[in-house]
Amino acid sequence: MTAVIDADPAPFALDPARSALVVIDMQRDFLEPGGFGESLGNDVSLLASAIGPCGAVLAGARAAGMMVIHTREGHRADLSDAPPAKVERGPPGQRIGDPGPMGRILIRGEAGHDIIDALAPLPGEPVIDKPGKGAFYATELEPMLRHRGIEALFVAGVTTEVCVHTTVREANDRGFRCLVIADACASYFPEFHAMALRMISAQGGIFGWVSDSARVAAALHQEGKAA
Ligand code: TIU
Repeated sequence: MTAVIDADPAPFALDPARSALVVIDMQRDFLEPGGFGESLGNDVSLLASAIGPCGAVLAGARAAGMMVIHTREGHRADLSDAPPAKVERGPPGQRIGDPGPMGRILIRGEAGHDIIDALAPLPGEPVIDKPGKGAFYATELEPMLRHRGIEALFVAGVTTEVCVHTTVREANDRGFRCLVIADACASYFPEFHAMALRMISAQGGIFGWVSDSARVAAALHQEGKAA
């Protein structure tokens, strides 16, 4: 059973049973005012465009019976897993671990750390808590995928050039094929978003493939009808 998704630089073929959707860091801390993203000087409203497309690919992946995994970036309350080089970013008083309107910034268990309500994980969908940008670094993601025989990843979330890109690079080196869903990703810098996507599909797909939520939904819908 193979679906084919129209993508750049070439069509992306997959077996839904061996594919997973990974939704990266769609957390209040990045998407809502008063969190980590805003503390770094960003306009968080720029990420809102990814919410609808993420919802659409989540629905398509669930209907196709694909594995769905969510990630959250954040740290232990005692900051023991947070490197000083990361904590020392942004203005003092608004750094990782400092108090904010949604609780302590980028700390696990705080309101700001959780995934936005619109994209809440369903029961049974793993949520990976990651201390770094990449979803593979210091997490259970790789064995989780290997145990299920997953070889292809759909990647969505924020931000395109930071956590999405790092995760795709990590996945590429580990032998996973990645399809990045362009409109289901977003950046505080639209030009970085565009260039990050080009970097993935350039050179014959040096890091992976790039498509969009409409093309993914169309292919998964066909797959659902054929199954
Ligand atoms: N700052 C920024 O663009 N991103 C992050 O810090 N983390 C993620 O991308 N999730």
